[in-house]
Amino acid sequence: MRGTEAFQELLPLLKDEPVVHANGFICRESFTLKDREANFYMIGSMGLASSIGLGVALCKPDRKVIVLDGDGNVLMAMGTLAMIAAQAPKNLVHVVIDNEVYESTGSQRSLSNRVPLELVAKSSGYREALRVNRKEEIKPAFEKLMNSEGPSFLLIKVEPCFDPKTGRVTHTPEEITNRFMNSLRRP
Ligand SMILES: Cc1ncc(C[n+]2csc(CCOP(=O)(O)OP(=O)(O)O)c2C)c(N)n1
Ligand SMILES: [Mg+2]
Repeated sequence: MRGTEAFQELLPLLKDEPVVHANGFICRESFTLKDREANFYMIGSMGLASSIGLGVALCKPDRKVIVLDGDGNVLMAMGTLAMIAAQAPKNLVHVVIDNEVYESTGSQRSLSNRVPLELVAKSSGYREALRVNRKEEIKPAFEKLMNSEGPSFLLIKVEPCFDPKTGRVTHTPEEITNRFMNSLRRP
């Protein structure tokens, strides 16, 4: 499955959940396919979507919070997996688009072909961690995790072929923050 296909499967499953996006193509794909007020796009700071998502999940325990991450981002902030496991927010679902490269910066190889990130999450203490390889598996796996207690982890293996013509997020960081905060205030 191509990276874009993973987004095409995943995004229609979202309702009003806050979704914190990792930088690069993860933001750009989501923004291009379906921009939402409840999307937080982390522009620039690699590795930090999971920390921000953890903070949101702890502050909003009654809402399911989703982190949409990349393999390179997870590898950069691997300690955050331990932090999430230790804090154990029941409402956090951590989804990783794993293309085994840093595609946003020229497809340099990451380590995720040799380090199974879902096993790292599970052994860190995530309640549930799943790996899917086919797009038909995304919906049942995501719905299972959305309907059970977290923290949970969904690794989606994709081929590295995002379209370089995919647009960039046009909102300013201030706009992204303000509308995301507004969406969090709504019940
Ligand atoms: C601290 C830091 N280092 C490097 C970068 C440059 N950078 C932006 S996105 C990215 C790749 C992210 O890789 P991954 O999470 O696997 O997502 P992909 O691009 O494959 O979708 C890199 C290296 C950055 N923004 N910040
Ligand atoms: Mg990647």
